Amino acid sequence: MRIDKAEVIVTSPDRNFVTLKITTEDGITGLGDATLNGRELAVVAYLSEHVAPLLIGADASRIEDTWQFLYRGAYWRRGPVTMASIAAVDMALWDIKGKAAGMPVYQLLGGASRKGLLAYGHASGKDIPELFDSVNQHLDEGFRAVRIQSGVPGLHAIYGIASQSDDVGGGESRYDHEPARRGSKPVEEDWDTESYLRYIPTVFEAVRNEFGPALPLLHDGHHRMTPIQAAQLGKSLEPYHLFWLEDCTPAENQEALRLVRQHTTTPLAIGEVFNTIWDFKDLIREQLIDYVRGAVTHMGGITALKKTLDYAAMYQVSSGMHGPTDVSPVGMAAALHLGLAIHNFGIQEYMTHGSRTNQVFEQSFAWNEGLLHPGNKPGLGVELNVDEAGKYPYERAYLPYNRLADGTVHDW
Ligand code: KDG
Ligand code: MG
Repeated sequence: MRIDKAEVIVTSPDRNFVTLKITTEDGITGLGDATLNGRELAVVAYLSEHVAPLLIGADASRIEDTWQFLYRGAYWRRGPVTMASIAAVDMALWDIKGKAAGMPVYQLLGGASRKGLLAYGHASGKDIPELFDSVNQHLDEGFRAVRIQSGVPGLHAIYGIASQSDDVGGGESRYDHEPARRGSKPVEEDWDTESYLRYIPTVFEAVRNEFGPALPLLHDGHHRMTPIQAAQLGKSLEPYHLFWLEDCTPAENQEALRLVRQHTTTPLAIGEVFNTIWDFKDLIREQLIDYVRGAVTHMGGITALKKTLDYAAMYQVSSGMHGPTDVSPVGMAAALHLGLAIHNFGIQEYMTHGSRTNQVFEQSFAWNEGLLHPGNKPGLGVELNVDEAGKYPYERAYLPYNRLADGTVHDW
């Protein structure tokens, strides 16, 4: 199983995706997702200039050894560009191993631990009526858990509101929300934490009154609060019994979660911007979080995220893998295989991709009564339609950034 080719394919069907395609000498192909939203070409360069040449002639069956070689052998470790690159190689090798064995990847990881993966969708609205419509639409689509994001009076454009994304423009095909915008400069959004803290509990009260006590509700704070503000929010949301409060503080300040934890029983999720088990280790060991938000694509692949989640299992911390539209269908498939196999699965984020993306990436996952299943095709179950991919060249795009009313840059 020697590697014959390692190609980096960039395509922008609805948004930019970076995919690594590895082909073995006997013609088996494997795909890996290396998409890093807004910094895609940095990963392309890392993969094509520094990683692909090392793969040619290597043994595709040696997944763990290849991971260690790329991680330790680079000397310069960690970071989103490095770890997305390693993730792509790792996913592609698991895909190849599955195809060679004639088995879906989840079977190689120990087999299914459940019928399917509970998934949450992104309900959002500029105001309460629009939010209720969005929740109803998700329930009609079969979702059994929803993330709640709402506009805040006085703020013009904030994270997570689908209808506002339409206003801001970008692409004809509408995502649930797609924060990255095509263009040469990032869009500026506005922010005021005090207005947000005053308003959000009233949103959850309204949603609970309308949809009852049982529907699992999630919320993303998107790194904007100070520790004490996050503690206040967690406490004020306790009556509404959230499934989780996500990224309540900027992720680099891990001690912040100690303070938040002392003040609230609202479950906490963090880590979509983390890259390795080392980012999670102390938070898990000290039981400061309840859910690991790492994505297979940004955590160094199936091999690395499985180790993180196995460690988390010892502390009753569960998975909550990141699944926004910037994780490609290949990265999503990897998450589904891993989530189906591990015991400590919690929930899977699921933002549906646009129709052009679904034509470029031929997928075999199933959606049934709110549960996702990766399907039973050998490998990851995703194939790249190269002709379709070629129709959509890369377009520069950036995530937005935030400024406060006085002009100060704030965490986005
Ligand atoms: O690329 C950034 C997005 O993936 C992120 O803003 C989405 O926070 C996010 C989420 O929870 O899906
Ligand atoms: Mg998030």
